[in-house]
Formats: sequence, C-alpha cells, structure tokens
Amino acid sequence: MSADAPTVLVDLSQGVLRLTLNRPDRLNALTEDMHLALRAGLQRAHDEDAVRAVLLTGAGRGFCAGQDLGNRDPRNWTEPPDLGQSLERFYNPTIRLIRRLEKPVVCAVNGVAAGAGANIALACDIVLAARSARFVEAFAKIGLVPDAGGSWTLPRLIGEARAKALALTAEPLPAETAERWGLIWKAVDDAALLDEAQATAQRLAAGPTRGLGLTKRAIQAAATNDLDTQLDLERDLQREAGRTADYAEGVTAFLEKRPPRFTGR
Ligand code: LHQ
Repeated sequence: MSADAPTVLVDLSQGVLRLTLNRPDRLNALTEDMHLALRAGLQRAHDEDAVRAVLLTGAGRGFCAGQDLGNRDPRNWTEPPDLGQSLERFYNPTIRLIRRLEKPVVCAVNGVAAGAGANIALACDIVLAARSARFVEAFAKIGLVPDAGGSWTLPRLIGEARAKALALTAEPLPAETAERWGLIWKAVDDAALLDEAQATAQRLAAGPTRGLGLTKRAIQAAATNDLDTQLDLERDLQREAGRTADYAEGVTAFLEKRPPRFTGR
C-alpha cells in the first residue's frame, strides 16, 4: 500500500456511508491521521441528509488492532506520554459521535478487533462479525485499562462477570461466542460478511431515518434512566416521531397494502 493511500476509505452509495479503515498491513491500527479521517466521515454522516446509515469496516484481514503502538516506543521517551490527552483528543470524540449520531451505524468486523478497535466496534448499533473474527480486550497485556467506552459498554452488554474476565485476562473472544453472549448481533460466514452488512445498512438507509434515530436515543437513554423517566422520554420521542412524514407514509402504505417509501423526513 502506498504511503499516501487514504487511511480511511469513504464511499456513499444508496444512502449508506461506508467507512473502511485502511492500514491493512498494520491490521488497521489507529494513527492520528486515521482518527481525524474517521471523525470527518462520522461528522459527514451527522451533517448530510443524503447519509441515512453508516457502515464501518476494515480493509484486509483485521478490523482494527487499536492504537498504533509503533509510534509509542517507550525506549524513545524522555517522560511517559499523557494517554488521557490521547483519549480526550482522539478516541472520546469518535465514540461520542457514533453514539450521538441519530442514524444507524452498522459495523462489519471483518477480522481481529483489539484494544480500542474492539471497543469502537462495540460502540456501533448493529455489529456483525466474520466467524473467523475475534475480540481482544488487549489493554491488560500492556498495563492499560479498557478505553474507547469499553468499560461502559462491556458490562452493559454482557454483565460484570464476563466483562471483567475479558478485560482482566485479555483472552481473545471468538465471534460466535460474542454472538452467544449478546456482545454482538450476529456472527456470519466470512465470505458473506460484507454483503450481509451492506444489505443490513441499505435496509436501514431506506427506513424511517428520524424514527430510527429516536429509537437509538431511547434505547441508549435506558441505560441510565429509571422507568418513570424512560416512560416520559418515550412520550416525548413518540410525539416527535408522530410528526414525521415517514410516520404518515408508513401508516398510509399499510392501509394501501403496499411497501412504504420512506424519505427520512
Ligand atoms: C500493530 C498493531 C498495533 C502497530 C498489530 N500497532 N502495529 C489508547 C490511548 C493511547 C494509547 C494507547 O492505547 C489506547 C488504546 C488501545 O488500543 S491500547 C491497545 C493497543 N492494541 C494492542 O495492544 C493490540 C496489539 N496487537 C496484537 O495483540 C495482535 O497484533 C493482534 C491480537 C491484534 C493480532 O494478532 P495476529 O493476528 O497474530 O497478527 P500480528 O500480531 O502478527 O500483527 C500483524 C502485523 O500488524 C504485525 O506487523 P508485522 O510487521 O510483524 O507484520 C504487527 O506488529 C502489526 N500490528 N497490532 N496495535
């Protein structure tokens, strides 16, 4: 791969913005340049009405090996780096963008997802993984703590016992176990992964975008709300959804016994 190849490939087709992490020889380990490119893609998804779903994947045999450790050689330090600043500048904005984007984000984990790479995948809304892929909470191997939202996401998805075991041992978790545990939506045959993920994203992109976005907001809010607060939130969001053109279209299509033509408005 040439040195000036884009570190994230961006393609918009049929409402799906596909973002492909593109440093395959490093298993798509993240550099500053890549962080900025990924963030720009996610920001575009926020800003453009033409984008109605995002598909995140990786080029080559890995999804993402987390932070690129190649340019963090401790033998060259004069003093230890401020990793908190790395998170503040690069990782946290990306995780917040994925979670706050009121459009579905599908992740196709095409191969190993390690460290922050695993946790970026787990921040997405619908995660499909190739059967050969594995998730590695690699932080413990280098003396770090799970970041990119992992310490929040893992216990919510799979409970404290499994979250702690994964994070403390850094043992690789095969995609099929990840599916069985509810860490991801689905493990699929390697050869079928991208087609299935693209079809999923395309189906969502043709859906009632605002209703889907509000659904995402409601489900995420449930992680910290009590039932009364959540019932109030559902009332408010349903009020908003009920005013969309897509709600009117959905009901009309049902009554006319035809498929709906949602426009995302
Ligand atoms: C890599 C990497 C990599 C560079 C594979 N960097 N080259 C946040 C804030 C600030 C700082 C610190 O970190 C963080 C968040 C984090 O993400 S910390 C966690 C960082 N990631 C890791 O510790 C994972 C390191 N990689 C691995 O453990 C393995 O490579 C995995 C399990 C991902 C894959 O193993 P294999 O399938 O056996 O592949 P491999 O190890 O042979 O890797 C292939 C190549 O990719 C190899 O290069 P080479 O020149 O030998 O072909 C690796 O050196 C390179 N690579 N990960 N993170």
